[in-house]
Parts: sequence; structure tokens; C-alpha cells
Amino acid sequence: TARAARRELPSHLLAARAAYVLRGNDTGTLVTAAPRLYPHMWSWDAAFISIGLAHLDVGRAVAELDTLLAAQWSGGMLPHIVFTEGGADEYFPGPDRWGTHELSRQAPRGPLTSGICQPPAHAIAVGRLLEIARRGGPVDRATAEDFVRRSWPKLYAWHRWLAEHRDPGGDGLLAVVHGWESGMDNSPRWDSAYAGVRPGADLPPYVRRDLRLVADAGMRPSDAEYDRYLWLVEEMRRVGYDPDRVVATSSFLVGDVFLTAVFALACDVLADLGEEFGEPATQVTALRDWARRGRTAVAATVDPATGLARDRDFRAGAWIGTRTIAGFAPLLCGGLDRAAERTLLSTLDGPDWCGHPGLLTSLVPSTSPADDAFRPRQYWRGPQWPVTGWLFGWAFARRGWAERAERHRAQGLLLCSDGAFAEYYHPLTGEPLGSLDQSWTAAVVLDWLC
Ligand code: 9WN
Repeated sequence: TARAARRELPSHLLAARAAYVLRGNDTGTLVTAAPRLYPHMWSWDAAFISIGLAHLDVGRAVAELDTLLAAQWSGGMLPHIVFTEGGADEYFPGPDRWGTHELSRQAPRGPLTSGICQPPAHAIAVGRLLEIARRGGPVDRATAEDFVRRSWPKLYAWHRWLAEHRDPGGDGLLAVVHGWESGMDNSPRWDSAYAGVRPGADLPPYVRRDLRLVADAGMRPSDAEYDRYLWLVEEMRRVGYDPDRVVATSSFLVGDVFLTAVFALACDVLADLGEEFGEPATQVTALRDWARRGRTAVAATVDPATGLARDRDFRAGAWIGTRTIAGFAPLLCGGLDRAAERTLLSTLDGPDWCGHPGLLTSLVPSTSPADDAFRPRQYWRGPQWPVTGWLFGWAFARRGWAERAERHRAQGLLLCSDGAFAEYYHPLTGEPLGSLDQSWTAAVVLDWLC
């Protein structure tokens, strides 16, 4: 069987190797998302990475988030990439192609950043970091508590930016203007919306660098997809990354149900922290309100026919009902009535999803193995991602589903027990795919183990 063919490291070696990966990818002020494929800091990666770092060194975990927060745009946006100095030519699109420092007054002049965002998992990370630090000594505790006080206003500004600039429907369903913002770049979720993105003849030429860095180009998005990714960047450049003009003009504008669920969760975590640390009551109330709106909006996307949550293509005025991991967004943040939630949980456990007989482990695959769009080796079109596994497990624990959370943790560890810390895994065989020694994979494994 697939499992018998895999090597499984014992926990102590797995933990040691995870720590080694995080240390190895550490440039001093930031841990790159991966050693070669992603030589910079990514926003939501940094959140998960800081959780892993907290198990090794609370001060270093705090420094990681400080690096990200230092790159915050003046309007509040946390950029999806913070570029490392010197690594500019190693990843495409790099700072020159984005040109944010020349085109936008809101962008920092240094460090250089991309011009879009990613799912707001940061408050969740801060909450977890604080929990971990409080299990340590007084110095760790003070370091983490001081950090919460320092970072809270910045995280609040980030959440406010999302609520103010990314709710085009006015109902709490937050929109993305690029598939990269979802963190699930080439998920079948985005295929129909990308079909409406027509790269202009004046798209400046470019050379991809990612294809040389994976074992097989079929694990990455196609060239046709990349043309669209770059065209959207071009559109944003033309409006100087002004947040409202971007939303008004981007040919891609999609209500992202998964990002909205993460936002709702993160708003509640940030509100909890705000209450504990005596932050302004009006801001705590605003966070609770955004959380409630987010949960309601997520629940309202559910397709009565399938019970799965859907994204919303604002440009086409249509629901997107692909069978992907995002369909389970309501399980993250809650908001469904009991019957609908029970239906969704049994879909999750059923044969089209985690109960599919061919799966090596029962982590949620990025796309249903029973769907025609399922591609088990290709990125967000089928593989299991340890990091989304962590997020579901953490949310299940928060929702009081201890047994489910524990099962998730055990299955995640089984998937990652080969010690490759792959970016994603073949759900049927457990083959490690994409980048190896991926930082956020190492981080979530450490958190699962400690
Ligand atoms: C584009 C860093 C990032 C993750 C994303 C993942 C992938 C980038 C890429 O890598 O995206 O942002 O070049 O493919 O899809 O979730 O944050 O690990």
C-alpha cells in the first residue's frame, strides 16, 4: 500500500527536522516561505511560521510578525509579499514588476512589497503565540504580552482595511482582486472568473522562474494562467494600487468565502485579545460586528442543492459552485443552523471528501477526489496542504469539537511523517509535491507535535 512504501519518522526526529527547516530558512529578520521557490516573506505564511517559531523561541516568533507589520501599507493593508533584500531576482514577479514603491503613496519605500493581500490569519497566529508563550517562563510571557499590546492597533487597522475596502456587496462577503490573494492561486474556484480576464496585447513580457524549481512543471499553474495573473497586476499598476480603484477596475473580483471565514474567526480572536488587554471598546465592538457579518455572509453562500459554501463572482454576477476545500468554510467560522452544519459535516466525512476510499490520510483535499477537476499532483487542484489541515484542526478545537480536532492532528502528522515538509502532498499516495522544506509545513508540524 501507499503507506507501507513511505518512511515514517518518529516524533522526536520529525520535531528536530521541523526546527532545522525553520532555522535553515531564517534570514535573521524573516523566515522565507521556502528555500528556493519562495525566497521572500509571504503574509499568511508568516502567520503560521510564527506559530512554529513560538515553540522554539518566542522572541524570534514575535520578530517574524514585527517584520511583516513593518511592511504594512499606510492604509492598513498587509502586503502578500515582503521582499528580502538581495533576493529580488530569484522570484517572479519581483519588486520591479510590482513597482508599488513608485506607483502608490500608501506602499512602504522599504522594505519593498507586492501590491495585494492574503487571508488574514495573523490574529489567529498572535492568539496561538500568546497561548504557547504562557506555557513558558515569565520572560516568554512578557515578550508575548508586550507584543500583543504593540501589534493590536496594527492588526485592527488591517481588519478595518478589509472591512472598508473589500466588501463590494456590502453584506460582509470579502472580495479578492487576484487569485493570489486567496492563497489558493489556481484552485478550480477561480477558473470561470479567470476566463473573463483577457490579457491585453500590451502585457509586458516576462520569464517565469518557478518552473525550474519544482520536479515537474505539471505541479504548478499553466502559462495561460500566469498570463492572467500578470495581467491583473498590470491593471492594478495602472490605477496606482489605489484600493477602491482596484476594486472598481479589476477584471477579477470575487467574493472569497474561505478568506471571509478566516476573517470572521480572526476578528473574534482579535476582539478577545482586545477585551483582555483593555483596547478601545468601540474597536472591539467593530471587530465583533465584522465577525458576525462575516459568519452570516459565509452561511448565506451555501448552495441548497449541495450544502457547500460558494464563492461569488461579482463581475459575472454568479455563484461559483466548484467542489473545493472552500465549500467547508462555514465549519471554520460557524454561522449555519444545526441541520445545515450536520449535513456539511457528513459531506466532509463522506466518500467524495475525507472518507474517499483512495486517500492515504483524511485531511481535506484542496479539490474533491470525486470531481472531474481533481488533479492529485497539481497545486490547489487536488493535493492536500498541511497548512489548511492545521487551520481546520485549530478551528475544530475552537468550536469545541475536540475529537475531530485530534483526529485531524493525527492525520496531519501521518501525512507529514516522511519529514519532507512538502508544500503539498499527493492525497492518494502521500508523495511530497511542490517545494520541499516549506516553512509553514514545518511550522504546523511543530505545533501539532508540541
Ligand atoms: C503566489 C508562499 C505562497 C503561499 C500561497 C501559495 C503560493 C505564490 C506562488 O505560495 O503562492 O503568492 O508563487 O505560487 O499558493 O498560498 O502563500 O508559500
